[in-house]
Amino acid sequence: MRVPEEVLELARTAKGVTVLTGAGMSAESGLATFRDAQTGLWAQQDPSELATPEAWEADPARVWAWYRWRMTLMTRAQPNAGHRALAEWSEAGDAHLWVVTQNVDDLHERAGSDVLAHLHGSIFALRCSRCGQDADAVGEPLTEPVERLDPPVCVHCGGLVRPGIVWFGEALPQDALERAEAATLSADLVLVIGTSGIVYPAAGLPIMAHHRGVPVVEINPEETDLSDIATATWRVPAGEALPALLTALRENTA
Ligand code: BJW
Ligand code: ZN
Repeated sequence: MRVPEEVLELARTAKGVTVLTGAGMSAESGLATFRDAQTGLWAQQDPSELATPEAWEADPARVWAWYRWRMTLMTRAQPNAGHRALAEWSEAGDAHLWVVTQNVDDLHERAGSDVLAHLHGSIFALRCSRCGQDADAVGEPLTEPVERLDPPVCVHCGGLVRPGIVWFGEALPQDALERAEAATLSADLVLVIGTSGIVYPAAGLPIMAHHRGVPVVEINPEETDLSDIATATWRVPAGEALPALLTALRENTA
């Protein structure tokens, strides 16, 4: 696959690259994106209505069943060629890469990247919804999706255990957001991969870069809310674009 000249030139000359990834990054690992039509048990449910404190308050067993099943799918999934190319670029290239992800899976890490910031937390970092302490009781493994499943109970206070992710209306982890902002300000290229760019404050990071004159490259098969501010857009899946970019960078320096 040919890398657009402008993308290659920006990547080749950048010394610091902030990479902002979203659900599309893990699509080729078989994980549904957030705004894909949901299938199966949750087909009738808008995911943005399940990922809220209100949904949890109203029916924790329904929300826990959804997350417990997604934990299973994320555990089974493997990093794809895009995750691996980012990790290799980071290891081998001249540029420093800061990976900032909105994803709650651990596929970047399993591909070998150090993730600077998990803006929306991690599905595996469980904590008590009442006292806030970390929890490791994940409960019975789920081998198929179920409609409802009682969440585990906190050993300290008896509260319900919830996934360590950020729901709508909840604040992002302050330290992660600060690291992501600092990396965005230090970068001379921001690469936006596989995100619809509609959820804030994450979507504000490339916008901030753009306002400061930092080039933004979007890798996404579809147009997004961030396409207008992108210096260059590359309409291909991440799992094809990133290995091609890595190969082209290597050829360039050979
Ligand atoms: C490919 C591909 C391939 C497919 N290759 N690409 C109005 C204006 C501004 C803000 C707000 C507002 N009203 C409300 C807000 C705030 C709200 C918000 O942004 N709402 C918008 C929807 C309007 N934000 C919040 O509430 C945040 N908190 C906050 O603001 O706190 C304030 C506060 C301060 C102090 C105290 C208290 C509060 C929190 C946001 C949390 C988001 N959480 C979720 C769930 C996480 C857990 C879970 O996974 O269940 O995070 S929602 C969901 O969206 C998830 C994602 O990380 C996030 C972003 O989605 P993403 O990654 O972009 O996925 P998709 O599916 O949308 O897009 C996939 C893309 O991939 C598509 O473009 C495809 O084309 C592409 N793709 N295959 C490359 N192979
Ligand atoms: Zn507790």
